[in-house]
Amino acid sequence: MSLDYVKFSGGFEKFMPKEYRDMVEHGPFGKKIAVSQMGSFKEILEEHPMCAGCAMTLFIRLAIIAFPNPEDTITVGTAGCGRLAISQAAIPFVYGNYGDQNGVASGLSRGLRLRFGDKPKDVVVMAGDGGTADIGFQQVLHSWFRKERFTTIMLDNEVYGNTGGQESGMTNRGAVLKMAPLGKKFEKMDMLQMAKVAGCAYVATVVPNNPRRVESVIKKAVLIAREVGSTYIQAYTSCNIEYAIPTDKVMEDAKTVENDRYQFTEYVSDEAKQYLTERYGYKDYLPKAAAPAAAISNKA
Ligand SMILES: Cc1ncc(C[n+]2csc(CCOP(=O)(O)OP(=O)(O)O)c2C)c(N)n1
Ligand code: SF4
Repeated sequence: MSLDYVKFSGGFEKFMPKEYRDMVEHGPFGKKIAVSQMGSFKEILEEHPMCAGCAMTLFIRLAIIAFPNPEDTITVGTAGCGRLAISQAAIPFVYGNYGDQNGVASGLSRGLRLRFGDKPKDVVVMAGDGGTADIGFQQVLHSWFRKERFTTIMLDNEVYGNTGGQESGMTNRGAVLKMAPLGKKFEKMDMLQMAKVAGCAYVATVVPNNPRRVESVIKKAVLIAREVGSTYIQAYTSCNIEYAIPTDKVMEDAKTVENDRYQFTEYVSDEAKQYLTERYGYKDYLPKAAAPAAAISNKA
C-alpha cells in the first residue's frame, strides 16, 4: 500500500485497461487535489450501485477526494448502503460483520503502525447510523475510550436504509417509517456529546451540500487521528428513498435540515489544535491577537 501499488509494472502499460491507465495518469494518487477540481481528474470512486440522487453517495465521493493521502488510506465499512459505494473505490476496503467496523479498524490501525512504523497509513471507518449508534455502538464507544487512532464517519441517513426503513437510534422522535409505522418514541441519540465524553480529539457535523466544508473536516479528522487520537464526523446523508425526498430536492432538503437541526459544529481538543498548527501549519487555532489598548479605552 503506497504509490507503488498504482504504478504499472515495466512493459505492462499497454496491456492494462484504459480505465486503469486513466487512474494512474489522471487520478489523485500522490497529488494534492481539492474538491474544487472535481470534473478535471479521475476520481477514486466513480461507478456505484446506489440509488439515483442518494446524498450519501455524494458525501462518500467528497470524503474520498478529501483524504490527505489516498494512496496510503484503508477504508473500513459494514453492512448498510454506504459499503455498496465505498467498496467500488480504487483504494483498499475492509468489510466486517455488521457492527464490527470499529473493532476491525482498531486492530488494523495498530497492525499498520507495527508494520510501517512512522509512515502514516490512515484508517477511515464509514458506516451507517444503525451500524454506528446501534449494532456497533459498544465497539465504537470502546475504540474512542481507548483513543484508537483512526477516524469514524457516521453516514447518518436517520434510518436503516439498506433493509427498507426500520428506525435507528439516530431517527428523530416521531418519525414514521415504512417499518416503524407507529412513529419513533425516543429522541435521536446524541452521539456528538458521547464522542466528546469518550475523549475524541475532533468531533464535527456536516452536510454534503457544502463540499469545501466536507473537505476541511475530513482532512482535519484524518490528520488528527494519525497521531493524537480518535476522531468522529457525523454527516447528514439523507435517504431519499425511505424519506421520499424527490431526487431534485435532495440538496434543498440538506440545506433545510442543516439550517434547522444539523448546523455545522466542530470541536477540536487543545492537543489537536496544537498539533494541527505545529505539524500542518493550520492558522485557525493560533491565539487571537489582543485588541489594541487604545481601542479598548475609546470604548470605555
Ligand atoms: C449481524 C447482522 N444483522 C443484520 C443485518 C441486516 N442488515 C444489513 S444492513 C442493515 C441496516 C443498515 O442500516 P444503517 O447501518 O443505518 O445503514 P444504511 O443502510 O441506512 O446506510 C441491517 C439490519 C446484517 N447484515 N448483519
Ligand atoms: S436506500 Fe437510501 S441511503 Fe440507500 S442508496 Fe438508496 S437513497 Fe441511498
